[in-house]
Amino acid sequence: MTASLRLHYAPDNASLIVRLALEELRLPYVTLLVDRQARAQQSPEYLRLNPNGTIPVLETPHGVLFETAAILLWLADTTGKLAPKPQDPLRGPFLKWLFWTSNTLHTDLRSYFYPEKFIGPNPADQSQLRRIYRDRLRADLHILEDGLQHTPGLAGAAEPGLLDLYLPCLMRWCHLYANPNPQRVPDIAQDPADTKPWFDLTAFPVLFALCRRAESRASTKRAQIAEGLGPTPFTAPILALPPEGSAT
Ligand SMILES: N[C@@H](CCC(=O)N[C@@H](CS)C(=O)NCC(=O)O)C(=O)O
Repeated sequence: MTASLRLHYAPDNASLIVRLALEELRLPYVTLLVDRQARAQQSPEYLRLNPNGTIPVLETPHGVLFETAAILLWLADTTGKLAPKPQDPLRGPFLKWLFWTSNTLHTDLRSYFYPEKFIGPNPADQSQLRRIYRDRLRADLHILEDGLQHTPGLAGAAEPGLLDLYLPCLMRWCHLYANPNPQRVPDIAQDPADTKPWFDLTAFPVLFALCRRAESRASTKRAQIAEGLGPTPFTAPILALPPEGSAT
């Protein structure tokens, strides 16, 4: 089944999380670039795969899958790796934090990155929404740090699990978009809601250690090359300089 995995991706998009899982599992797969500059995620061909117009999509022998967490869980279930087994006492906490990561943290990041999708074109409205989601994200990060601290073995172990792949990417994007470089991300950098950086990974020791460990993995190194993520993609990220395509 594995030879027929086709990952629709854009560099440094949520598809990166799926790429990390595929690399960690050493599964053969092919990548198909979604050209974000051409808004290819809204093309009729792509919408036939994912009517939501979001990246990633993974084509599998069990059908076309979208939603990052669903794809991750499908990969874990079909390979028996990267997640506690159903009878493992960590399975419940793992599911809780995986769903929370997807439904809360990732979703709040999405609202912060793309306020125009949720509140329309008015800059003042967008700024207000960003402020709301920035405060939510701050709270999310403390909830996550605390949750990981009180659930030993869930993430950060020598053998990575799905959360070890998912969370570093979200930390990367918090850093890049909370600490914007005005030359590269002008829309956020000029937003009065974001005149000061608000994210500092070193304030979250468990998450920092998780990101540092992720940077030492071979799967990360391969993704760094494929998507131009730079030398320290999770602890001190810079905007991607991908060999093909673009992040936005
Ligand atoms: N709920 C989706 C969210 C994925 C997502 O936010 N993808 C972004 C890229 S990181 C995207 O498709 N952005 C383009 C768009 O919304 O038009 C998932 O978990 O897969």
